[in-house]
Amino acid sequence: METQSGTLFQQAKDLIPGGVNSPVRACKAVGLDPPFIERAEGCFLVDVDGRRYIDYVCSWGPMILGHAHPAVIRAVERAAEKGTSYGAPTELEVAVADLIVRMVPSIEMVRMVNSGTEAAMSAVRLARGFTDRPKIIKFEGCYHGHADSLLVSAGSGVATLGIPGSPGIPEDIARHTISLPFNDKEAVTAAFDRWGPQIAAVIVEPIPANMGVVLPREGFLPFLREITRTHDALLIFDEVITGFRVGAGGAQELYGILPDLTCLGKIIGGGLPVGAYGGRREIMSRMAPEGNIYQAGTLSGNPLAMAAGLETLKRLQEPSVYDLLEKKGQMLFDGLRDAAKAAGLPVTVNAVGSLGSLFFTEGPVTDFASATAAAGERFTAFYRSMLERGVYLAPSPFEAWFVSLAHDEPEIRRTLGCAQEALRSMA
Ligand code: KE4
Repeated sequence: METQSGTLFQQAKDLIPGGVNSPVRACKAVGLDPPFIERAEGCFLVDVDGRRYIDYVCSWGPMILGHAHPAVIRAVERAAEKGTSYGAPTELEVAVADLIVRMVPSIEMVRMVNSGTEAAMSAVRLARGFTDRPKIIKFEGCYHGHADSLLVSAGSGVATLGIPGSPGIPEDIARHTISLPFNDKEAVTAAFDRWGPQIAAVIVEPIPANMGVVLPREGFLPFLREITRTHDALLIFDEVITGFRVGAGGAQELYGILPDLTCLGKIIGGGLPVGAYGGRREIMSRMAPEGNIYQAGTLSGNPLAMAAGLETLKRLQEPSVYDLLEKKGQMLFDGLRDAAKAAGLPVTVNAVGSLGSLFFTEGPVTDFASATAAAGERFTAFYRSMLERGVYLAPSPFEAWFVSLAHDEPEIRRTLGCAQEALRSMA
């Protein structure tokens, strides 16, 4: 039966590459046409055919309060009534910057941009300018947006130079990016032994969530802090997902590590386009117009995005918020483990608080190689089965489940019931 989503998707594919404005939304990995969403509220999405879903994508992380939170909507409405963009400094930007500086342990100064990509791209440029060094280290399976230097896949083995992860990225840009296995101290040591004086920074998702969720091994993050300090390189935490997600101070507070620079995004915009990068004053003050390293943006610090972000961050300062998110996450992720066990299926669930993912493999899943070893066809069967039952997951095994404050016990129990049925049907 032709659906409104199907009709829209046909139209969209004629006008927009793949019919979507961001590739993962096309649901190619699971071989389905995507539902087109008409509205959202709390933990629910409603598609253009009136189908209602419990949403665990949460716009890929931003909607930690739940969709259409009344206070956020009111804040955006109030801001919009005064105009949508001035291209001039506003009090709202000062308020957001002040909150970020107060909440994120390592940030003394912060610059707003319009996406996580811009945040990571700018942080890398700043690190290269500050150290006057060309090379960066990233980790396989970690995603930092689509800037040329960061869309680089690993060469084989360790301490090898990156190869372009996409057409259009010149070799002589990719060769300055060294891509290593996550959680592999030896590989990082070998890279510094070989390229040390040329390495400007290590950029890492402290809890990677773009190969599915993978946890840092005990001591790995302190090791990165130590080895970068030893070699006068900078440590950049990409907390676009983990920032304000795994705690008010992000992963850096959870693990007690002070990176030199931090990338933020998603939650700080409350669903509107925002990114940010920040860190030590000595480093950040090198950015124009105070310093001579350039980055700019017409809509950076946009008043509507700042209004949504400020309202969201204010609510995340309430003391019980993260205990509540922890409890909701625990109920969901422990429940998924139990359901897989009951169905006799080999499943690994990695989770921190309200962020987690499920791999169809015995595990453990500790890096990109073990994440990709998980059974893709089982993921597809599970995804389809959950969608049919009204549970909306990320259409890729290399993404995460996000729980919001709006996911209450009935919805989590219903999700677990659907998972039990789906997993039993796959056993
Ligand atoms: P954006 O440019 O998409 O705002 O942020 C890029 C980015 C940077 N760093 C991390 C750790 C990220 O996860 C992201 C973007 N995340 C993906 C989902 N895993 C966005 C979804 C999409 O690409 O449509």
